[in-house]
Amino acid sequence: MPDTPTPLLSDLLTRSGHEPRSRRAFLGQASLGLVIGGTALAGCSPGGGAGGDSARGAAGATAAGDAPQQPFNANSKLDTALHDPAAHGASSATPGATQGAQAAAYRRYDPALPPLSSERTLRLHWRAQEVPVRISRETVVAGWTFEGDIPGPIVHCRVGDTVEFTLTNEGAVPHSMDFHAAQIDPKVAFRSVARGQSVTFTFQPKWAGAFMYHCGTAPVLMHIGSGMYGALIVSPQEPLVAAKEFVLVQSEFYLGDAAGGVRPFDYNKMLSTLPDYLAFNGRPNQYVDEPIRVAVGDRVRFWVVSAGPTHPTHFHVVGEQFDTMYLGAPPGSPIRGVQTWSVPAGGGMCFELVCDIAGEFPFVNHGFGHGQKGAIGFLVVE
Ligand SMILES: [Cu+2]
Repeated sequence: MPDTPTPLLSDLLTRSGHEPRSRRAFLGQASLGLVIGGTALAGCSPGGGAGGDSARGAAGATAAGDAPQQPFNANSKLDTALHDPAAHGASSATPGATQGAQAAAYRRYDPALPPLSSERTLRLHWRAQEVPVRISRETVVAGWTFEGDIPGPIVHCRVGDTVEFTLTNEGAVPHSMDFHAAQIDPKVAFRSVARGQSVTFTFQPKWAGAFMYHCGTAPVLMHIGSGMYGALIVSPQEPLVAAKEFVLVQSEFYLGDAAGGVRPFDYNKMLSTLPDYLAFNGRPNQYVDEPIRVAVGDRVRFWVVSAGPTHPTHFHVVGEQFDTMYLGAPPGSPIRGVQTWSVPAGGGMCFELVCDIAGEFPFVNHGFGHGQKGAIGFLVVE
C-alpha cells in the first residue's frame, strides 16, 4: 500500500460522504418516517414483555429462563401492537450502547473466512449486547450487536452440518436471531427474548452459499440498522477448488448527532434510506487503509452478503473480472465472465477471480453514491 492513494482511488474517495447533510432535507424525510415509525417501533420498548416464552416448539426450539411468558412473534404486527411505542425513542441510545465509548478501540474486521471445524456440529452460544462500537478513528456508534461487534462473528459450516444455536439477551430491549440458512418455524425459533433470557434452536443448512443472519425483533429495520447482522457461510459437501476466501458484509449507517462521544443509530433516518456511511464489514473504507492482500496466482473467493438494512451492493473489482459467479448454491449455476453483479439486501452471493496480475485492485459497490460513502476497499495482489 503506497503512502498516497492511486489517482483512481483518490478520485473514488473524494467527498466520501463526510459532509453534514441538509437538516431541512432530513427533517422533511423524517416527517414521513414518524408516521410509519410510530407503529413499527412498538416492539422496541425496553423490557416490554416481549421475552422468551415457555412454549415448546415443534422445530426444536426451547426457551431458557424461568419467567412465565406468552408466545411472542417478533415479526408480527399483531404482537408488536401490544407494546407501547411511547416507551422507546427512535434511536439505539440504550444505556449499555452509550457507556464507555472512550474505551472502544478501533479494530480492523478480519475478512478471512474461518476454517471449517472437524466437528460436524457447531455449538454457538452468543450474547445480544448493546455496546459502543468504534467504526472509524473518529466515530463511535451506539451498537446493538451479536457478541459485541458489527457485524457479528463470521460462521462457517458445511451443507448438512448441525448448528446448535443459543442467544442470551444481555441488552435492555428484546432481541432475537433469524438465520437465513435455517428452514425452521420462525414464530418459535426466531422469537424475541427479553433481557436475561435465552432462546435455543437447531438447524441443518441444506444449501451452500453466503447467508445473512440478523435480529428479527420488530421493528426489524431498527435492529438490523443498529448493527445486529452478520454472515453464515455454508460450503458445499464437496470442497470448492482451493482459494483465498474472504467474507464481505455490506451495510448502511444512519447516525444521529453525537452525545457523550457516541452517535446513536437514527430510526427515522433509516426510514429515509439515505445513509451517512456504508461499509464492508462495519467500518467505512477500512480495507482502503488496511487492504486485503493476496499473492499473484491466487484464486480469490469473495462471499458477499448485503445486510442492508435497505440497499443492495453492486459488487465489482476495478481492473479485474470474475471468472465465476454463482447464481445459486455453489458449485451450481455458475456464470462466467462477470464484471458486476448485484447482491440484494438480505441476500448473499459468491464471486471468484484469479489474481494473475500484480497490482492494487479496488473492490467497490459500483453504485457509487454508496461506494463513495465507504463501501470500497483494496485487493492488493503482490
Ligand atoms: Cu435486536
